[in-house]
Amino acid sequence: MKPKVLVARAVFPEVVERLAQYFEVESNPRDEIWSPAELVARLHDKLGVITTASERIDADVLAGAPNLRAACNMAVGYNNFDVPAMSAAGVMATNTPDVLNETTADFGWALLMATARRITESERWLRAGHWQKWAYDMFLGADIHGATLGIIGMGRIGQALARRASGFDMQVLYHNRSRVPETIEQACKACYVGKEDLLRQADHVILVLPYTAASHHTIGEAELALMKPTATLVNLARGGIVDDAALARALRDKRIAAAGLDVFEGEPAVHPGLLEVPNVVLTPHIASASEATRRAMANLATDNLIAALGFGPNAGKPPCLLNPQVKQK
Ligand code: 8YV
Repeated sequence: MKPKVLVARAVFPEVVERLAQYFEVESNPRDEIWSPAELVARLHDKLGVITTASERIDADVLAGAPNLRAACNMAVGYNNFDVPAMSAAGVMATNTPDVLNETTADFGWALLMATARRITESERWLRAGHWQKWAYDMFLGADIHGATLGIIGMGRIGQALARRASGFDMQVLYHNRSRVPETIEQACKACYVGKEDLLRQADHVILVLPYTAASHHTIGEAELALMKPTATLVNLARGGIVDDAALARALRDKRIAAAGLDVFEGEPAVHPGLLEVPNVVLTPHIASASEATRRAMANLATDNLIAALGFGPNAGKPPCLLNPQVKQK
């Protein structure tokens, strides 16, 4: 009898086919959103699960999943996992780093440019039939080239963003929990500064740090007050890193010029204040959504699950194990 695994959300059919070579697979082709109780009911007899950032694996879920040995996130961020609880329960945790770095950095750039140059705002205006004549001051925005970019979170995606800034002759400042090695700073032409200095000096601020209790509301009322009134803010990281209510107020009062947001507190709900202001570009958590990268993420999550449950070329050694200290069941 093959071991049973769950694929919690709809995914490329090839992933389910690959898993079916080793496992009896329960998948979710209609992409229903299960409550935690429904997820637990399905996990009860499963040894492994592929999750997305929307499914929480915590002590309560683990208590109802006695056979679970591996949860493999199809995301680099894993704030939906309580990793200490998983380790205590003997459950391997994996994510999908690296394969999405460049695609996510491309998208960060797209969001920054759309925000600073008011692309979606002007398109909405045009589509609404307002364009009767050209005017010298239509949709004046902020330049990207030659400006100062502030990156908060200098991991692999932050570095990929910084490298792109060279082509725009930007000065790059970064802030991170710890300073990155000098070789990386040189390759990225990026200068380490404190968070407050970065917020005061940057023309454009991009957030790409992981969400943890410590990074909750990294940008709130006080931080927004430090930013230039002409500045733009881009959140590519996770909802909760920005206080969305405070941001909506700052945008409404034009205390900063504009924001580009791919992630939201409590998504898919969006703070109503953000929906009311014109100077924000809103996208539905799609920074990694190129065809090739989403396939690569799905396949890496699959490699992790196959290996975690003792099959394939990496049997017992999933390539992206987050909790190597776990005592395997
Ligand atoms: C995922 C992401 O696609 O990787 C991450 O952390 O935020 C996205 O790339 C999304 O979270 C679904 O799991």
